[in-house]
Amino acid sequence: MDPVDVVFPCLDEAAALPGVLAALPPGYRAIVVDNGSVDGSPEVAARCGATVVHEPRKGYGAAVHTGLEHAETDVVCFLDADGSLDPGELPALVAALDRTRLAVGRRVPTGPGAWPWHARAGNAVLAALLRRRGLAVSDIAPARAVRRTDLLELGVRDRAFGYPLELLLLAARANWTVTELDVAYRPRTAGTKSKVSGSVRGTARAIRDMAVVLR
Ligand SMILES: Nc1nc2c(ncn2[C@@H]2O[C@H](COP(=O)(O)OP(=O)(O)OP(=O)(O)O)[C@@H](O)[C@H]2O)c(=O)[nH]1
Ligand SMILES: [Mg+2]
Repeated sequence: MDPVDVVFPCLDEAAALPGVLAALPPGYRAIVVDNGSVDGSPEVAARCGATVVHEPRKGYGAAVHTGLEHAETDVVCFLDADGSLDPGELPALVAALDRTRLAVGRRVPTGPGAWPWHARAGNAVLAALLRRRGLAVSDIAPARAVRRTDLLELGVRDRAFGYPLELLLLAARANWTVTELDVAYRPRTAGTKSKVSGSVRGTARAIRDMAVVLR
């Protein structure tokens, strides 16, 4: 099997990284993109064998894009580094690429607490907007597999928290086939802090960034 680079945007995920990186299947190589963590995340990632890249601009999109620029494999995956998603599910997304242009996870919460109501509600509204634009998705997921050159050509420009939504919008516009596969969504690893949608404020910021993309 060809190796697959996996981009992990990372802001203070030192507690979660060892478990996340240990769960990578053989042939899957981690690129941890650090955004000024103050908890030693880059050192932990390096100790666990990951390639560590530093991105000074804050934001999910900045981190993900820089990771993509450092990736070298034909297929690249993207996953959160907080322990909420299982790297063991990536091969199923990669396998789908023989019949689809973009494979994304559809988060299925494993229990209460995995997915706060405000994040879920915001997500559902945005997914409905995407469906109106002809893209049959039910999640704006942080788990995806795609060919590296395809994603570079798509030219996602958002560098903040609108990135996942802009990616899907551009994929729809380019008439890509997009396939959603169920992935388990667990509570983030204990001891790590939510940066995006774990708080009402974080959700509001994510929705604001996504609204910019929709304009
Ligand atoms: N590099 C980088 N990574 C970030 C930034 N903000 C969040 N992340 C990472 O992006 C991923 C998603 O962030 P989370 O805080 O888990 O967001 P969320 O999943 O919406 O919120 P939770 O439900 O609390 O997990 C995690 O791996 C974070 O470490 C950032 O500004 N820069
Ligand atoms: Mg999370």
